[in-house]
Amino acid sequence: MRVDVVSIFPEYFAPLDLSLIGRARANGVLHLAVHDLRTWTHDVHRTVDDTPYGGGPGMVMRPEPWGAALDALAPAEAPPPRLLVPSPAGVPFTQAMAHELAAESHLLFACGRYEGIDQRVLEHAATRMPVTEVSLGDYVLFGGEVAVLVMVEAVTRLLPGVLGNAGSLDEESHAHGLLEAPIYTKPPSWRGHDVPEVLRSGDHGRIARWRREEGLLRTAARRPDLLAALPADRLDIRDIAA
Ligand code: 6GU
Repeated sequence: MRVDVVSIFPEYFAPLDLSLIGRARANGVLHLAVHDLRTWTHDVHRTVDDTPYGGGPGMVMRPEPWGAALDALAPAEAPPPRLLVPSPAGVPFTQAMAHELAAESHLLFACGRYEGIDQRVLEHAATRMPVTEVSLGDYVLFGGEVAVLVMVEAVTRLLPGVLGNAGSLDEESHAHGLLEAPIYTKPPSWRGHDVPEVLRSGDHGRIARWRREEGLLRTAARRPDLLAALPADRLDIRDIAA
């Protein structure tokens, strides 16, 4: 997979050299390039922002540097990438979207700062490539950089060969629309708190039922919205009896 990121703060992306993502880059599973938006400015001050039309606080990113950046990174003669623009006004980023993005061959992330990017950049880009404004959740960040770190990690860990143990993709929270059950390791007793007996029983059927039930209880307590959204065929009679 190829991933391009455009930002006025390329230094934000230094952690993408580390750990499993760093290894995926070194192995050639992931071709990730970070670009400084100011590369595509032409004035002495390397200006990227200006005041908003219609008034209001803050600054807006001007369209010209973005237009030039997208022309360079998504040239008309190449297959178009999918453009992702982090924004608190975007559609929610979910595990389902992470899977969808992991199936793409080229992602292009455009990190806005200040109040955001002039909307015409997205309108124009949409004539050339699919464009999605995505939000991590209902809170506001200074810019898209941290959100892109999150999304790149959520997507690239789904790529074949990136995760050491691909089995953990199946077990994890959100894999089946539910939260994961609590987990434990050694020692069996610690500061008066014991590992649940069932997990030490060696009875794999009982363990699987316990995990399912704990996952359901957690989901009901913490994320009733997920439980309500679960298709009926994802619950079975044993869940309801539990
Ligand atoms: Cl994706 N970007 C910004 N700037 N703020 C956010 C966000 C994204 N998701 C939640 N808040």
